[in-house]
Amino acid sequence: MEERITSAIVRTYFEKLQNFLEVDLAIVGAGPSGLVAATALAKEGKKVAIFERLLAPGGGVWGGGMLFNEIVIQEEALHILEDFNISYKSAGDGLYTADSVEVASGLIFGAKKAGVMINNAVSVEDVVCREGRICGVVVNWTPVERLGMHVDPLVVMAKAVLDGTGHPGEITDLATRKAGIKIDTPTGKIMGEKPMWMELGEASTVENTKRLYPGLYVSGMAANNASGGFRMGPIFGGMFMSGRKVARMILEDIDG
Ligand code: 48F
Repeated sequence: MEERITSAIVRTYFEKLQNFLEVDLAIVGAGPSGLVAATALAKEGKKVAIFERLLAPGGGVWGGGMLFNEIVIQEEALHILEDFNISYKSAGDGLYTADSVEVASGLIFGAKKAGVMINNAVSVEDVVCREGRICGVVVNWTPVERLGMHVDPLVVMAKAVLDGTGHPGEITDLATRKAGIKIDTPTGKIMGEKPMWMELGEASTVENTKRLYPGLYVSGMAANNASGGFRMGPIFGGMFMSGRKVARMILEDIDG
């Protein structure tokens, strides 16, 4: 029995992995913007892999506002929740609330069912940049990263890489620092996130969602970090709309 269980896991895991070593889109970070983008691209038949540092995908959704496990969504983004079959309640004035556990698990389940490979407990530690294009991610197990073990990573090649790493914008930071690329921001560099301003933050999240460099796209709070947008706390419509917007842009670029 024991060896059959081990064998079943090893066989199915490596079949799954083998199929995702070259992908259309590699997403770094399974937060709300990354999960929405992944699902939209996978529904278009694209091969999408997400790499999430933590054991649980979902990013900043789980904790609601200050661990009160409800989030707020504005009316214009409700259709995205509906597409994931996630329920919500009216809070008046065009605002709605949803249970953050239902939102996180609903987005993860939706992405999986659309065919996305979610690699949890895997960190992206570098990018591949060749001939003026970001074309892959360098990955390692999070425990290896955390323990500082001297273990070489592996590489997944991708037609497009999405930085969905939230506030730190880690992939854009890596790409600008290590590959020395100039990105599509007013300064050509990372401009840094501005302080809390909910209304402007929601709008700037969508506005700043873009292609920063050939092969490199940015969504969610990483987009605000790159282009100097405001933070906004536990209102999430902008994150969902950012995911949808970047998916449309990537699809157009991949399909030419
Ligand atoms: O921060 P996060 O939820 O991304 P987001 O889509 O959404 C932001 C909101 O949650 C919230 C907000 C809403 O108003 O402001 O902050 O921008 O999720 C980012 C995910 O990326 C993972 C990280 O663990 C988190 O789950 N991550 C960050 N760096 C890496 C990474 C990395 N180098 N490799 C893998 N995963």
